[in-house]
Amino acid sequence: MSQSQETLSNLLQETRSFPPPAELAAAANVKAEAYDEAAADRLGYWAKQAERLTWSKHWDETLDWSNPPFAKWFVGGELNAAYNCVDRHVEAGLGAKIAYHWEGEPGDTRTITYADLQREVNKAANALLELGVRKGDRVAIYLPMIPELPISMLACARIGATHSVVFGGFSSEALRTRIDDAQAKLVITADGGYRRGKPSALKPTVDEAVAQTPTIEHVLVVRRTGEDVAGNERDVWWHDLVERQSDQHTAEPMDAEHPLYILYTSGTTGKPKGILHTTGGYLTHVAYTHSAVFDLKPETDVFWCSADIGWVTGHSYIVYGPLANGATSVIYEGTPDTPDKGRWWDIIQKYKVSIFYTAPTAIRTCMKWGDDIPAQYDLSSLRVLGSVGEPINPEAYVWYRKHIGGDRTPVVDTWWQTETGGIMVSPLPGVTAAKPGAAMRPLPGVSAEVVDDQGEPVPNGGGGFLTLTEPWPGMLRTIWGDDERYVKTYWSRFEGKYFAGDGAKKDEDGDFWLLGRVDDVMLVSGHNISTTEVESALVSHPKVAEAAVVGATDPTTTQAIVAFVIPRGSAGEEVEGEEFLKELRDHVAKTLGPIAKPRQIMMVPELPKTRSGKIMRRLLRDVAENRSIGDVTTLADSTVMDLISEKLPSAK
Ligand code: 6R9
Repeated sequence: MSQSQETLSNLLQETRSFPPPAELAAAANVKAEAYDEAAADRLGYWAKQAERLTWSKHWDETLDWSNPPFAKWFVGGELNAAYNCVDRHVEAGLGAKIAYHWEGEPGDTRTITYADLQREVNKAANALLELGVRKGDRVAIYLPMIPELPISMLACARIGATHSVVFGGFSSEALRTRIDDAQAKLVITADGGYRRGKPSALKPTVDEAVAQTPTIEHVLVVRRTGEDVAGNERDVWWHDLVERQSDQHTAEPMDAEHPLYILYTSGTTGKPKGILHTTGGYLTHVAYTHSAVFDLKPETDVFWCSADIGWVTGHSYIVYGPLANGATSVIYEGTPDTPDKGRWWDIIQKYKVSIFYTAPTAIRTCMKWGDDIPAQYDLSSLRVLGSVGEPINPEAYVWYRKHIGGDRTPVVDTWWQTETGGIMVSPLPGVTAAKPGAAMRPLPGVSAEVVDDQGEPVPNGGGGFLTLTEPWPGMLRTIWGDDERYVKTYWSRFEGKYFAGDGAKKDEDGDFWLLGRVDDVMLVSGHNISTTEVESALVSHPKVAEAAVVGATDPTTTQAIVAFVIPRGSAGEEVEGEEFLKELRDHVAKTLGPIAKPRQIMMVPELPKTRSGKIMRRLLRDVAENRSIGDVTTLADSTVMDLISEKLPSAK
């Protein structure tokens, strides 16, 4: 039986659940009635959410879906994203309110009010105009996590230029292909940024990329580290050009469907996809979800999303969502262990962060470092915690809630993608009794279904594929320059439904559990088994910090489960030896059933991860099947695979 003909086996039984704190529930931004309201009139519900924004011209039609899968939201409406994120708050008398507490890795700080942000964005917008950038042009942004990054994005939005932010850790080749695909006219970069206590150069990478790109006219360079940079005719210093500009600029209204940004996702194969987001629908979606999912109270909350702005999580929940809502946020430039492993908790204590949003990989790393580190800080300001990027293992969820959230805060596990623009499936912190490891329900306004191979909804207790069954405002509009690939990748697997590429199950209550990418699902003796569930079982062992599981070809069972495990910091030498491996295998069998027992477990010091923290199982499959290791260019740390290979007698 082929892998796709069977839906996922449903193994993990998790019975814990955490109801919302009474006080939070009573004052929650979104209450249980919202589900009914949105179900009764979905488009009306979204139209109501769009009223959060300030429109220069009201829309005529909420959704035009006459040419699916090409959606138009808020047809005929006009607005400016930068005006909505900045100016309107200043006009409402909130100019002195802090938009960003920025913290540089070396410890330097900047406090940026909404009035400061308005002046900076206006100056940058005038500078872009002086460089000849016009509405409809594309601008590549390759910056570290410094204030000029959101300022540049907003300056583009202000004049109607479409930005394409490229993560600062990407190579010159990755930058070049992205510049070429979008035909960008300008690159905004910096001499470098700080990472792990040292300046890390960016400009040489840009010089290398730009030498081969025909479309770039100028390179605008921010001075951050002060290190020498090679001069080039095309280069313009930010402090020369931007500083002398007028801080006045009138934002021009854009059509609701004007392209706001392109963000490239690499996917598993082929050339990167330029995911296109437009203005009105995207901004509606991120403003709504940022308010609903985190219960944001803009007057009192301090919000911190630890993602890099180079990823969609940073676009939606550091820049556009929080600013559209007039929130106060933290931006941190560096790594969590510089100068020491308490840096994040120090930042939460210092700025009295009340809402914190991070990724499971970071949570598991903190678990590995030990409970005593966060225990040294005052984290009592926290009231809501969020997770995004991968399925969160129940044990990591419970650790996060207990050691960071003081057993007090709800944890919202938010499922979404670059393509969805904003959060789609998540608990609501004032409504949902959340189960550790479950993304729970589609948000009010979102229509999602777990379907079987034929596209039919699975009953409660069943597993299959996550699909989105109705268009939503933050949805991607296309793949930049490739409508056909857009249709083929997302809308062809199941008729009329968006295929997310993720496996999922519905439990007996109908709540959703995400089970990893469909490409990673294992076929063991006729059962489709999720890597996520086996990983979660391993992580639930007290001596395990992290685990990655793959299916390796096996002559008797089609595929066999091979696990790679990182022990917890405190576990010490007990984790060596056959006895411990047997204990772990038995633990999995006891938790999930004998079918899920790994054939082989290997203790490793690290796991291969992408730069946004997702485990690259493809490379581990190469190890498990004794193949030479494939393309490692998207690894955060390319030496990890050597570390793993060294540890393994079988993998040469
Ligand atoms: C926002 C973001 C998207 C993929 C997605 C899924 C995984 C994200 C998740 C999750 C389980 C969650 N993913 N959030 N899986 N539970 N809460 O990460 O966007 O980088 O495009 O990745 O990430 O596999 O399909 P992106």
